[in-house]
Amino acid sequence: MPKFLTDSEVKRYHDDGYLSPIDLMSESDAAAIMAQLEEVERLHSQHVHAENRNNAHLVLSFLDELAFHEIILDVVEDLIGPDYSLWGSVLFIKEPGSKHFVSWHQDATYMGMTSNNFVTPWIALSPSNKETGCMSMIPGSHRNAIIEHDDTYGKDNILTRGQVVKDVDESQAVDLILRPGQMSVHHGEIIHGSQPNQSSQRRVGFALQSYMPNNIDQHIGENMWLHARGKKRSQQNTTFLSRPAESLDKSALLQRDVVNKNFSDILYHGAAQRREY
Ligand SMILES: O=C(O)CCC(=O)C(=O)O
Repeated sequence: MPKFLTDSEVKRYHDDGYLSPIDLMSESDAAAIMAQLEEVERLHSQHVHAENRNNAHLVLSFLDELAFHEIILDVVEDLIGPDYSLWGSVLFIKEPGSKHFVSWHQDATYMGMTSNNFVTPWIALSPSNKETGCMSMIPGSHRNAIIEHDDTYGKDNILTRGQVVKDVDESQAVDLILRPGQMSVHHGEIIHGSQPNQSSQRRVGFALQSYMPNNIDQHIGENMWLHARGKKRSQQNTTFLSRPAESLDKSALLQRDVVNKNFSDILYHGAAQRREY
């Protein structure tokens, strides 16, 4: 029996490649996390922007706690089984009125994994809707394996390479509307993207990208994992990451630098350019 989802929700995830919305916390709890994030942006913006939008859970206690939120861990267990680790996280922030967008893509394309059967919870810390530029999914597209992507390096495209899958039938797209404190989950191979933020408020999403069962290995780059639940991965060729003792702790910052260098080597493997994020 699933721990948090219903049997039909589990089936829907496997059929469609995503599930949304899932109630994770109250709006006021989400606002409290957002306030902590905005405080870090005000005082230490270098630790959460550009390349450091990646893996902020390794240096900020309130995002680390989110990565270990009981509901998230139960949902992930329902979808990929009891033994798994977290590979990374990304803060996807679109400022009010910014042109930033995310082209149609499949996450697993450049993650260098031996299997793509993994799951990403995406947590809304502000309203995520058509106006603010929510994610849209192409249901069932996770069943077609990886499709060729073109690397465009588009200026306003917030994906590393501006990678894009061509010929997507946009009439099939489903918008994932989330209030602050709700989340969606999506499969590593689903085609998805998002439009610019046309509103006067920020759109802030925190993607735990991704939780993966222990039988998935990195075949490009180093195996670096944060154990999340159940049995630990095999020790062989694995660096086990530590949770931050406190926010912006020196050893946590040093560890995150190493992880982000590995992240960049993986995501830009074979790329014609490297960007700042
Ligand atoms: O936040 C967005 O608009 C896109 C996020 C995304 O592509 C992802 O989490 O895989």
